[in-house]
Amino acid sequence: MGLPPGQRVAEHVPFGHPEFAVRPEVPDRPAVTVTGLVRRPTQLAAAELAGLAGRVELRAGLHCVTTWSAPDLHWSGVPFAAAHAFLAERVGVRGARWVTFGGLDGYRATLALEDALAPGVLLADRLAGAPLDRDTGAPMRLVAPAHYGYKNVKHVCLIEYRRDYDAGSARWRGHPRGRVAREERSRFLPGRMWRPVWRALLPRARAAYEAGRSRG
Ligand SMILES: Nc1nc2c(c(=O)[nH]1)N[C@H]1C(S)=C(S)[C@@H](COP(=O)(O)O)O[C@H]1N2
Ligand SMILES: [Mo]
Repeated sequence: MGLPPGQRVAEHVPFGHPEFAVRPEVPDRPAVTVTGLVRRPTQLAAAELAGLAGRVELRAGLHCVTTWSAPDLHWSGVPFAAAHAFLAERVGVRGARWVTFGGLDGYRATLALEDALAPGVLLADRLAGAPLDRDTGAPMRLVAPAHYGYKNVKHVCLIEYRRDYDAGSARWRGHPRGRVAREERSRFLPGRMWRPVWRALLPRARAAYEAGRSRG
């Protein structure tokens, strides 16, 4: 399997910005709040989304903007397009062009709605045949393999439909679309110019994340 431009294979271990290096408590009955450009803001059980018809299995890579990739992960879950079709009925989505996903750790990332609805974007609740847990992103995580890891929100508890892009936790570092094939690592400077920067920072980023998690 060819790797996207500027990426190198790495072991798949929990990763993220050190600010979010917590292992959140996952409630027994996790809920997802659906809000923003909707007629009826709603809270529903994560299990209700995970139980929708049309579950799929997906083998895909996870590509972090810091240049590491886990090339072949095996996910299962519900296509976001199916969840969105259900939600469009249930909460009355109107006029949205972007969708923000939020996690139990407070992390947030926004995708173009068009990108989130593409085939191969899942709300996944299983990895390598096992249910997600506190380490891997329970109760469910967004899997959008065509987009950098920072768009793949773990521990999803919020879906917010929006008219405008919101940079969320990546702040100025991110890119509105974050497409891996186009190397949209950041909205500033061409993506390939970030490769050496991220490669240099990666060991410290990993260590800081590890240190944060071992505290919680
Ligand atoms: N809730 C939450 N989701 C998150 C993050 C995070 O810190 N919190 N980090 C993102 C980043 S930058 C990456 S690369 C991937 C890492 O996924 P992993 O922990 O399975 O390696 O999760 C993404 N989703
Ligand atoms: Mo990342």
